[in-house]
Amino acid sequence: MTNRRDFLHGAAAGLLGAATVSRVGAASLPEAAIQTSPTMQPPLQPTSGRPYNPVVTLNGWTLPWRMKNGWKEFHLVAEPVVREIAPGMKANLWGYNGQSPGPTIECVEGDKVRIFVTNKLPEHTTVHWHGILLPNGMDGVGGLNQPQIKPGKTFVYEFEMTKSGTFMYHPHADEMTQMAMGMMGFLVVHPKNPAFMRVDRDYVFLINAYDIDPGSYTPRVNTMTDFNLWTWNSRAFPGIDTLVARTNERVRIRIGNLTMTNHPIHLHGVDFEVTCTDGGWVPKSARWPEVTTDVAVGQMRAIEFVANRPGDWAFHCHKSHHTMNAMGHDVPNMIGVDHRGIVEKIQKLVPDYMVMGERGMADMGEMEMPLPDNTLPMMTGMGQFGPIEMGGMFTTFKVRDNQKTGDYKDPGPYQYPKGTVAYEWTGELAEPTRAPAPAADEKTVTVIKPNGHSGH
Ligand SMILES: [Cu+2]
Repeated sequence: MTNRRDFLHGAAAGLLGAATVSRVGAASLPEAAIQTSPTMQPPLQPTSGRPYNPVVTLNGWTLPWRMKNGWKEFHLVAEPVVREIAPGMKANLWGYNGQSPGPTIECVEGDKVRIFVTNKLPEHTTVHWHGILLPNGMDGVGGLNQPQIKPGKTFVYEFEMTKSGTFMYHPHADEMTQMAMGMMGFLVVHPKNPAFMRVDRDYVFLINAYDIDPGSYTPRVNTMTDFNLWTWNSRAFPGIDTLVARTNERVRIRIGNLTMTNHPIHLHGVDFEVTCTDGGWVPKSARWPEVTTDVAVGQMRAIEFVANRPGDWAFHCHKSHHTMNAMGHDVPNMIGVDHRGIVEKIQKLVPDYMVMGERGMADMGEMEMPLPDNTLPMMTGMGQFGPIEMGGMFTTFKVRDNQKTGDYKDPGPYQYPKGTVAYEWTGELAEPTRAPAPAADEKTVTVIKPNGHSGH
């Protein structure tokens, strides 16, 4: 225990040893570590049990365990947490062990796992091990498979990990509320043979969504479709960690979707293949190359590729309103509307009135608009060439020739080799050929303009 704790303190800033549950002896329960930092922690190298190649959780961490008489023991604590969504915005969520999502659980095919779940929420909960094939009484559906875990109580789940793959965990008790509040986590079962499906970097994250009014801190829990914060591991751009790779490394990104809608996940700069789904590994003959893969509700997908093009590549959901932060709704399309003279008149009545979007919405990315406390700009982030104009489910994947093996630090903006960036044409401009304007047909487009009020 001492060695493991020392290792953790050294490797993971912000990881604290917490007191074990009161009234239960420390000897009988594994330590419930808590995480105080929302930034990506280095991979947790296994120091006991079967060997494996650990994953890295975007803006997250892996739950430490202990081996006891051949069982791998974990301790999850369901509890209210404060999660930083991005610098400048915090949310009152529910999660596990200090953060939402909860820590990633990693184990190995064939492991016997014992997971203690302590409920520090104000209401009952359960944990469902999404996708794991296990005895029915361990499946975690409250009422159906077990009594719910009352506040203050600790339950024990015991099962064997019979197959490797990509899984999740979440409550199956007051599910809509508890998931809307951020209760979920990633679960990876590594293959028994560490050489099977080996990659150089293995990233994981969950897709989640919240409905938090600008200026407030707590999600609405009865929202069914109108979520306004689209997040990866409860983080929104520019708060989502950068993914990095050294040129020609093989990279896997595992994604699980616990929102109420599908997300077409798109990575620039590579062709990838889906190599693992919620049901297991995809045989080579059944894979095809693509650049966007849809992750439907309740699904997991692992994509794999060789990162062979250096640069700063965009990585995002392709639903464009999912790459906007709150305030993305209810803004009318003003493109082409001439506001001259009108604004001044409205401002006499509404002093703070501003015009948005008469030339498109790009101005929003540059504007320093006054925002309510605790919210994020709708389109934000600065790149080396200007505003990135994104929010929500957007981050970058950075490939560098000199990124060190095992180094997950953001290397900064890409240094473009001379002559490789799109540039402005400064030569002669010929008048472009245009489609001819359609001839107006007097009979069908007769416009009757009002003059006077006689017809009203
Ligand atoms: Cu999406």
